Amino acid sequence: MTILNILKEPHPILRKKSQLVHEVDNNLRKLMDNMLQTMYNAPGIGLAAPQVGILQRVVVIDISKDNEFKKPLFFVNPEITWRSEEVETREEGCLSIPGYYAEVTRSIRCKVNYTDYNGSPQELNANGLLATCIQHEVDHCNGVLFIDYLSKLKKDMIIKKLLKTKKEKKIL
Ligand code: GNR
Ligand code: NI
Repeated sequence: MTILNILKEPHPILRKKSQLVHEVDNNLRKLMDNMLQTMYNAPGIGLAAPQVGILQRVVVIDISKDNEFKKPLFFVNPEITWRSEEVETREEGCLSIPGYYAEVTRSIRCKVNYTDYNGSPQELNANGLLATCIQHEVDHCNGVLFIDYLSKLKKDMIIKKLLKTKKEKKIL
C-alpha cells in the first residue's frame, strides 16, 4: 500500500468537480485502500479522491475512536438524497487546509446513496459527526471546501496564509 500526497489549498484540482465512477474494479479498490491508509496516516477521519489528485467521486471515512476497533467506510458515487432542516455547528478541519479550523453549520442528519467497496448499492442514514463528515467529503467531490462557508475576510486570510506557507516551502 502507498501513502498518497494530499493536495493543499490553493490548488486548482481541489476546485474541480469529480466524475462519476462507472465500475468498482480491483483498480478502484486499490485506490480506496491507498486513500484509507493515507487518511489513517495523516491522521484524519475522512478523505475524498480529489484531495489526492484523482477527480473521481470516491470517499473514505472512519470516525471510530483511537481506543475502538477501526470502522472504515467506502463510498463510491455518494449522493446525498436528504438533509435535515435541523442544523448543528461544529468545528471542522481539512487535510487540504492544514492548521486551520473553523465552525461550520450543516444538517444534523442526512441520507446518502452510494456504491460500496464490493460494488453493491447502499443507503445510509447518518447523524452527528458521520453526517458532518459525509457532507464535507461530498463537498470535496464538487470542488467545495469548508472555508467557502466562512466570511470572505476569513476565507481570504486563510488562503493567503496557506499560499505564503507554500511559497516558503519552495525556497527551503
Ligand atoms: O480529519 C478531518 N476531520 C474533520 C473534522 C470535522 C469535520 C470534517 C472533518 S474531515 C477531515 C479530513 C478531511 O479533510 N476530509 O476531507
Ligand atoms: Ni477535507
